[in-house]
Amino acid sequence: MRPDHRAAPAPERGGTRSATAVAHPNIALIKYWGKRDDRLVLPRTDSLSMTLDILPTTTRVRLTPDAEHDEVTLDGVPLEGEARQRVVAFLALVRERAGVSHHAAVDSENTVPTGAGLASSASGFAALAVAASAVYGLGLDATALSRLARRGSGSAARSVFGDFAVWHSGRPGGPAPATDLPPDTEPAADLASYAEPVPSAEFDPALVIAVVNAGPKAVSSREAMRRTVETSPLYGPWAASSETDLVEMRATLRRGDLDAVGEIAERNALGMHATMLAARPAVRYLSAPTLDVLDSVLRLRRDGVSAYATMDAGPNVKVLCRRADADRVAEAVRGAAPGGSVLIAGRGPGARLLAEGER
Ligand code: 2P0
Repeated sequence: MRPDHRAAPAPERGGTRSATAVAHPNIALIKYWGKRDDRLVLPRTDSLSMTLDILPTTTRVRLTPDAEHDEVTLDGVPLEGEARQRVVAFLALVRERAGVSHHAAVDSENTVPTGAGLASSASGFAALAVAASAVYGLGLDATALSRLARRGSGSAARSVFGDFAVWHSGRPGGPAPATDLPPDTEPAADLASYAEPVPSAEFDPALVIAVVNAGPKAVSSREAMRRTVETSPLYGPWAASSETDLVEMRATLRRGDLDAVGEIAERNALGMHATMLAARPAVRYLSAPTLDVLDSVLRLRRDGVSAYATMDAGPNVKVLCRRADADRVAEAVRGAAPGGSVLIAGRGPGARLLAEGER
């Protein structure tokens, strides 16, 4: 039987000297594109994703009471610049909540090509949130871990959970869960925006990932979404249609209707890219090999294979299909983009702490 990935990580107790957590990337079927608050990382729309069973990030956080700074490495190489600053700012937030001033050493092992639109920041900040909150003794449940991960990178809120997860924007007047706090206060806004598992049928979807270019992208997703919100005339209409896409997506997941899931995911992603193309200046992540893969997806459908494309802030294409069709889809995609590589992912688990000695 398929493992149940919906189980939430157990709340941790007390602080420890060091903790290691693992988290997997997620691919949005209904996209997050646009913030309403940059500092709190509050999105303008709800989003919904599938957590993968490949490409995990493993992150160890160690308290270093004698150190004057945090130390951060990624795959053994010290991080510098903005990437380091994002981790340090995240640790500062955790320290502030814990009332502990000790610095930490963070060592992260990423199996995702960093910065290539394969959600490395999602698995990265989900693993960091779980490990850091254990080390600093925050004692958070899964919902609170999701809120915390969000502060590092929006999509990380979803990687706290396995399988399918919805991330509530928590915007006032939106379909957000209620809190007792007045809606215009910062704590209320923070509390209302988190991810949670989405009920789904027992079906077996795969995402065939066509990595057409594993290099870092020219425009960060942070900058690209800011520019889109500020300048694209298509942003508002897409955000509105994304709301109805999400409602329909929930229903199709409950039915396990792969074709309906794929159709909604594909239109939502193409719409998101349309908003970027209409930004001033335009943001275009889609490259010639991207379009070749999209053509191959259309050919697969013409041949009767259920295959649907989604793309994120990069040129790579993820093709949703039945697990039983994944090899055939992978072959078609490989033929369309011979210079790239292809990965096959299924539904994966949520973020969790590793026991000592476990890898
Ligand atoms: C998503 N993406 O829903 C969307 C679709 C890319 C396209 O989440 O600024 O790295 O750290 O909150 O989470 C990429 O954005 O952005 C992303 P920040 P993040 O998966």
